[in-house]
This record gives sequence, C-alpha cells and structure tokens, in this order.
Amino acid sequence: QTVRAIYPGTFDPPTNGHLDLVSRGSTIFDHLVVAVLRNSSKGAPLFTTSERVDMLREATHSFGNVSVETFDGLLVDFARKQGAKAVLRGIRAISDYEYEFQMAMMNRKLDKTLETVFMMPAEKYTYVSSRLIKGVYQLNGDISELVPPLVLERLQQKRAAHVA
Ligand code: COD
Repeated sequence: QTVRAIYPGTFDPPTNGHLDLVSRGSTIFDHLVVAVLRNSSKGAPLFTTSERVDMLREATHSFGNVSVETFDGLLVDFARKQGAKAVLRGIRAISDYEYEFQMAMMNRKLDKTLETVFMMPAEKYTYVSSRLIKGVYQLNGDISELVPPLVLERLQQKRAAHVA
C-alpha cells in the first residue's frame, strides 16, 4: 500500500524551512503533494498563487516523489480528492502548537480518516517564517541562507518593481 500525504500552506514565499519539511516528508511518504492555498485569509499575499507554485516546483523538482498543486475550500476535501491519508505540518516552537493542534482536531472532526503528522525542521530553520522573511527583506536584510535561490531572485524583482 502506498501512502500519499498533503503538505498544505500559504508559502508566501516558500522558505528553506518549508523545504526542510518537504525533504523529511519525502523520505517517509511514498508521494507528497505540496498544496498551495489559493485564497488565504492571511490578507493580500506578496506573491501570486502561480508565482508561489513556480517557486515551489523549481525548488522541489529534484525530489522524485513530490508534486505541487493548488487548492481552494476545505483541506479535508482536497485531501480526499487526492487520495491522501495524511497531512504534513511543521512545528517550529511551542507557539506553533496551539494553532496546529486546533487545526488538526478540526480536520479530524471533518474527516476522521485523515491523520495529521507533525515534523520538526533542522534547528537552524526553527526561527524562519515567511512573514519574517518578507519583513527582513523589505528592510534590505540578508536572507540568502534562508530561502531557495529562485525565491531570492523573485524577491529582488518584487523590490525592484516596487522602487520603480
Ligand atoms: N520550519 C518548519 N516548518 C515550517 C517552517 C519552518 N521554518 N515555516 C513554516 N513551516 C510549516 C508551518 O508550520 C506549516 O505547517 C507549513 O509549514 C506551511 O506554513 P504556512 O505558514 O505557509 O501555512 P499556513 O499555516 O498558512 O497554512 C494554513 C492552511 C492553508 C493549511 C489552512 O489555512 C487551511 O487548511 N486552509 C483551507 C481551509 C480549511 O480547510 N480550513 C479548516 C482548517 S481547520
């Protein structure tokens, strides 16, 4: 039996923390679907959905068992359509726990057959978040070790477009 898992998120933008999780997930699941939420409640994203998908595809193409899709609506519905048995989520610190716990329990209420699996990133990525990356980058901070090369390039393009 092959096990398919979904790694859902906003990924605005993808970071090396996200990729660390993809890498770990790809070793324990037969197939991992990175799922980008199309309409986030987090407010206006910096990158469009297709920009985020591009960056994720480029950053994950070397994994043979990872694909990138978009989804809308309930995660449990998307997981069912994908034939996924598990949802992969990352825990960086205690502060992630409450939100993740509530989401996992709500998803279990909605679909009791879907399991949420938590993994921890390498220590060096435990403080990395998309929100901080955007903030530091806008203030000209060096984030080159924290995001994949294409994300750095796309951030530079956004800043150039913003200045122009
Ligand atoms: N190291 C390890 N993990 C990390 C790191 C890092 N440095 N940074 C982020 N992560 C993890 C996050 O903890 C998360 O697990 C994942 O990577 C993705 O992160 P984000 O921030 O891009 O994703 P979120 O939290 O915005 O994703 C929220 C969802 C899109 C999953 C959620 O809103 C959802 O499922 N929406 C669909 C509607 C729905 O079903 N709602 C009911 C859910 S209860």
